[in-house]
Amino acid sequence: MNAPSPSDVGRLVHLGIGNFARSHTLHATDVAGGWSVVPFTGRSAAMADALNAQGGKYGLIVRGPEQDEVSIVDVLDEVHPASDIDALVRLLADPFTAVVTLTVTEKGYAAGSDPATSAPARLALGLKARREAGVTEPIALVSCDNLTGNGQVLREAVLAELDEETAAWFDGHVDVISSMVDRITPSADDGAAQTVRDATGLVDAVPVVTEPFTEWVIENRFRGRRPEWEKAGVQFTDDIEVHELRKLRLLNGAHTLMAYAGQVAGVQRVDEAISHREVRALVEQLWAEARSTLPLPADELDAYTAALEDRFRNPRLADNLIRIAADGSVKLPVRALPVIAERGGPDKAPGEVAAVAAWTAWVTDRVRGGDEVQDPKAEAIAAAAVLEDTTERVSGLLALLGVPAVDPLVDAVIAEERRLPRP
Ligand code: CS2
Repeated sequence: MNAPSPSDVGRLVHLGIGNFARSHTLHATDVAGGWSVVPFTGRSAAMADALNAQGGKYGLIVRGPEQDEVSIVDVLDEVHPASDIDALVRLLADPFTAVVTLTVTEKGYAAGSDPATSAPARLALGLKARREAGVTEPIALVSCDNLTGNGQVLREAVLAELDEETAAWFDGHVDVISSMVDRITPSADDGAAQTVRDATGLVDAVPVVTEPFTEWVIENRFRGRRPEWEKAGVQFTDDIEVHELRKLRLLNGAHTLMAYAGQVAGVQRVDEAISHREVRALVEQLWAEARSTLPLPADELDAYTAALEDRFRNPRLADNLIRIAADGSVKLPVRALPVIAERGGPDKAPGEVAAVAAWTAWVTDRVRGGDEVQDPKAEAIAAAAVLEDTTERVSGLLALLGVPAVDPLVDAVIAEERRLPRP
């Protein structure tokens, strides 16, 4: 088979259309041009209704430190709710569909076997139909979520749901590809719809606000067709891991630390957290530790963290810490725990320990104050957070991150909780 050229057109199916996909991967696919894009929502179907009502178009507000740039993204065909499994199966069985991108968040990869609630299980149904239809064109599944080796994680999640015949067919027909995605995309503020309307005339119920920075690095392993994402500045690489680790440990790690330590210290937004003297000192500490685990030259890391600091300080982005605080039980094991382990234990990684301690302190405050904790393990978090005995409470919470009760991290977190800045 001749490798088709990347400029061949095709259809891209996207799973999990939220704000991030619309500011980043789908926007890049629009810039690349020529492809048909059929998105599916996450659990809530509301985004499908809203986007279909406005012909799939939406306003993109790129919010720099001084001004906004507003454009209309018009790349989407009909948007389907995730529950429309028949449509997904039909699309995957069609040879014109060559790429599936996913933004289903960290928890989406451990969602189990029920196609109603699990994207990997739905993909398994679609791939079975593709095999049964006799499609020989390769299809690529591209993970765009914040996990190390996200392609590998996706591959295992899908393979776990496949019947034997489709599992045997899989490697010959499916490329599962890792990618590193980066563009900070807060929840849109109340004025965003008016901003889009003033600038473009579009009446938009679901505008997207994002930052100027954007980065997408994709593993260079497509056997089939794909959009010409190079036109949108996307980089292709043979070594994705270093890109993933740099972003997860420096950007997302600092985000997670600020989300919890910032709120415990009494601030609500990322720009406030990075300007808070003690929270910022913790971020510096975490960066020093995370950097030591990354095989990259110091000047490159200096430039990266300097740029991150500017991005975090963007006073107009209004990124709320509560957005980033969601799903801590699946984020900390990716962002903080591996650095603690690679450094040789909690006493060698006080900044990372602070991120974990800020989470235990924050969930405890929330639960005891009667506030919701958004997390796939919310019930177990609530049960542990109310325990009176500190050691029981902290070890109960850390158990939810996979940390054993006898681990030195338990005592380190208890000590660090007491040192966290408070209002
Ligand atoms: C954030 C990310 O929600 C989170 O945990 O850290 O959404 C972050 O804004 C993006 O990964 C930036 O690319």
